[in-house]
Amino acid sequence: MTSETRNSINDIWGERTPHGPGQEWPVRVDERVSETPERWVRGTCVLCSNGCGLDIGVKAGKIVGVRGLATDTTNRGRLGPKGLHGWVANESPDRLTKPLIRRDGQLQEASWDEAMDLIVQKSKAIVEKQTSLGIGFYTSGQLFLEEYYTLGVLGKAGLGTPHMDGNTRLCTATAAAALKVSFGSDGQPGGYEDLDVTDCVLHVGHNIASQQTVLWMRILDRLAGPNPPKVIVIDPRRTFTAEHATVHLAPKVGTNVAVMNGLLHLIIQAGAIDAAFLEAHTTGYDDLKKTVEKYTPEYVEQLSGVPAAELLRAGEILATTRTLVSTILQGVYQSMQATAAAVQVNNVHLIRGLIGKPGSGILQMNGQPTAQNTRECGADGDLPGFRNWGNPEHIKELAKLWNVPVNKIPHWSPPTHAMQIWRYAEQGTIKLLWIQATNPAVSLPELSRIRKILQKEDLFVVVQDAYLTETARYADVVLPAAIWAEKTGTFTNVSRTVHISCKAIDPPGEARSDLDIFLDYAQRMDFRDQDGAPLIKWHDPESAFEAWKECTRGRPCDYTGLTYEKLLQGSGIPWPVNEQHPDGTQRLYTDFVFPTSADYAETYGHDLETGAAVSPEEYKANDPKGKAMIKAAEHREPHEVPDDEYPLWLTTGRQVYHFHTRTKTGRSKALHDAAPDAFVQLSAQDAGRYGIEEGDWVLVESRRGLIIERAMIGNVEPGLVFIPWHYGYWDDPSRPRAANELTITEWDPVSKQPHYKYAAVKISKYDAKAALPQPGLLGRAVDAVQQLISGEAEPTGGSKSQGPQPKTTQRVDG
Ligand SMILES: Nc1nc2c(c(=O)[nH]1)N[C@H]1C(S)=C(S)[C@@H](COP(=O)(O)OP(=O)(O)OC[C@H]3O[C@@H](n4cnc5c(=O)[nH]c(N)nc54)[C@H](O)[C@@H]3O)O[C@H]1N2
Ligand SMILES: Nc1nc2c(c(=O)[nH]1)N[C@H]1C(S)=C(S)[C@@H](COP(=O)(O)OP(=O)(O)OC[C@H]3O[C@@H](n4cnc5c(=O)[nH]c(N)nc54)[C@H](O)[C@@H]3O)O[C@H]1N2
Ligand code: SF4
Ligand SMILES: [Mo]
Repeated sequence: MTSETRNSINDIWGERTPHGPGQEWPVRVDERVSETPERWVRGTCVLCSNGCGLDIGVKAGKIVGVRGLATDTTNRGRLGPKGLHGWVANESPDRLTKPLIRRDGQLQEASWDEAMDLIVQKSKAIVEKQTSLGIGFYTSGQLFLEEYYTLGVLGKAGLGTPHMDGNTRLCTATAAAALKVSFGSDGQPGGYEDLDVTDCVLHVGHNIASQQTVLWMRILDRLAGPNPPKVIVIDPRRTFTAEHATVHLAPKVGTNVAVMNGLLHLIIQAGAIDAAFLEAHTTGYDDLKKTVEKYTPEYVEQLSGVPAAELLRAGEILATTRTLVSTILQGVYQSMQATAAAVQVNNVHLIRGLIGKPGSGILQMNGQPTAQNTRECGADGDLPGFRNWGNPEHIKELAKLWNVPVNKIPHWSPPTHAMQIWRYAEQGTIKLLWIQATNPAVSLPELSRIRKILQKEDLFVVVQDAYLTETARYADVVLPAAIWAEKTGTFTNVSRTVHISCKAIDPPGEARSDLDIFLDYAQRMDFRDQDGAPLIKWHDPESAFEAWKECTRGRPCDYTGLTYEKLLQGSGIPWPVNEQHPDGTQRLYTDFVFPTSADYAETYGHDLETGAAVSPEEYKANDPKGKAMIKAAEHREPHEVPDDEYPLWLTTGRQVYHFHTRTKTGRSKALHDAAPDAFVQLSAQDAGRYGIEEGDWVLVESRRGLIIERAMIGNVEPGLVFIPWHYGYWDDPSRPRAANELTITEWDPVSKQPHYKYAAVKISKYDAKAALPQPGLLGRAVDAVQQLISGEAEPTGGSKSQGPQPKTTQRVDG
């Protein structure tokens, strides 16, 4: 007897609860249960970066539903389609319940002792022979803070390997980089509350309506209330978000810097700069002014295809609005000149002085629920507590805290970024790659290459996941993980708000929490501090949290005033939380002092175009001492552009009903049925040109691979095709369909985030009986795909009638 307060599949955002500027966002509690719960346990949704508070309904040791937390400032009771439906994946019968070890080529069940001893034996042998540089960790944006911190410490102070990063490199490395470039440190200047009062919202490369549905409800409610904000959307597709725009700019992919420079130029030309603010609180304005001078609306139109008149309309709004909230996401971070473009959005706020004030803030967005914590805790290419690897004093602080010699902590060069970790694995210098909570065999670019790396004889692959993913199928050891609702931990959303999510049920079989796995590894490796005591001095989530608090003392992400008890009191709390701010901090930089001083900053910065690091001496010579830094950039053309052979642009992205590689959402029948398969979205003009009709099979080829998808026509610029990248092979190996077969191995020079948002492709109508032109591109993992290539099978994936039909509830961007 399923009962739900609303049907979030048909009505994604639910009923409006309008609110005017300054009024508190009204409560609306969304709930969906399959049975009446016996008890409710405090949780937080992990299916995007919004961090919606909820209660988990439990009956007879099983999850039977969720309801939004009315008192949580993040969502005031609301939940979106993934939040209301995703939990059923916990109960899926195909969860991993025992460790697996590859024996005679097959993954076979093993005991925890066998699996962990094997990993420890391999680790020790590698350290012995080639030092800890032979070991790499590729983690996630989906573990908990306590887990990342433990991983960070065991990797950095136990093993001492610089090769630690996560899928956050694919996700929000650019958010961190852009915040560091402009403000000296990671940490979003604004908060969600700014949306409640703002006069204008700017979404750049961010389809917020689909990707943070509850945050979009907050904006929709403002749009339905008195004095609604203006909305500017910059996205090449007419997305759900763009449908509500006051002005929608649809640039060619990869031209964000040109468009942003054009907008900066218009603001300056209108005389709308805040000269007093610029003088008192920033450096670098003159250079920006000079750089953007030539980006006239006509020039920007040439570069980006955005009509001059449209750019003028957007420029006028940005020059006159009294307050502004900007959100930036993958259309910037995964596109050409990612950091340079994201920084230009910061510059709009800086030149207008629209920062650190109610209604004005920047949300360099996160995507994954816990990506902020991977960055904070140093489980990626950062040091814990936003410390600067180039600053010897910062390394000393960590060495003292962990009681290890300074030189144990790798800091002789920047931490290795994920794309480089994979390169080292490919070259053979990394011998053990430990992958947690991420599915690179579907999510990394150029999948044929990734499959080859994972299959290398001299690479020992450990995969820690809840399901036998496409990646786990290549592992030498698979560790079954407990997931959300089966373990306790904390994490931080885009608004810097820390939430707790509690254990509500036991994990299936022998599955263990990632924290317990890391603690077990540290113990078996016998990592010690310099006095011979165990390096890791905590034993459960709460004691790990307490240890982490000490690591943040005095840093921008100060957690010292938080406790589990405080987090259980009804709402998440935004950091910094300390003696000075016991109830947290809604908005950073209200005093216009930025964390840029040389002794405090998280980085000495980079050249925006080349990525070259600024030396400590150079930085200190021009110490910004608390001023924000304005950095300019010229437009550069993307690295791969359409040509005669591959005449179309490809861009990839998401749909509202699925999360990533669908390991959770694909196991919810309701979400699966709402978006059952991949498709290729193309304009009516291109469809006509290639003789393709709605629902036809289309062969899409790039220089790196090929896939076959059903055609979906409309809502995209001519010359561009869009493919959702959610669909891999675990539930349908019948045809090559993962978008990342096509994408390129290129990354941003500053943030090192890969460029998923553009590639050159060709398309043709696909006759299921025809032989494929480039056999052998797909890996062994997908036997059935091989059969398809050899002509033994036909692609399935739904008949034409149940294929990707444009319904009101599932549209191409949905
Ligand atoms: N439903 C759902 N929600 C999610 C997720 C999910 O998988 N499903 N994942 C979460 C995660 S981890 C992330 S990172 C976020 C991602 O959230 P978004 O960034 O909003 O999602 P995407 O669809 O990847 O990309 C956003 C838009 O960028 C546009 N775009 C492509 N190229 C360009 C360009 O060159 N310039 C500009 N201006 N725009 C461009 C695309 O048309 C697309 O609409 O979503 C989070 N929320
Ligand atoms: N073409 C293209 N590719 C992209 C993108 C794009 O826009 N276009 N976006 C990129 C972005 S922004 C992102 S974030 C990545 C995401 O890419 P992935 O990280 O590969 O995607 P997920 O499917 O979320 O994989 C997470 C895995 O963690 C497992 N898991 C969940 N919870 C836990 C847990 O608590 N413990 C453990 N051990 N495992 C757990 C899940 O079962 C799942 O297998 O993809 C990137 N790839
Ligand atoms: S907006 Fe994000 S965090 Fe909130 S319910 Fe939806 S998926 Fe979960
Ligand atoms: Mo992401």
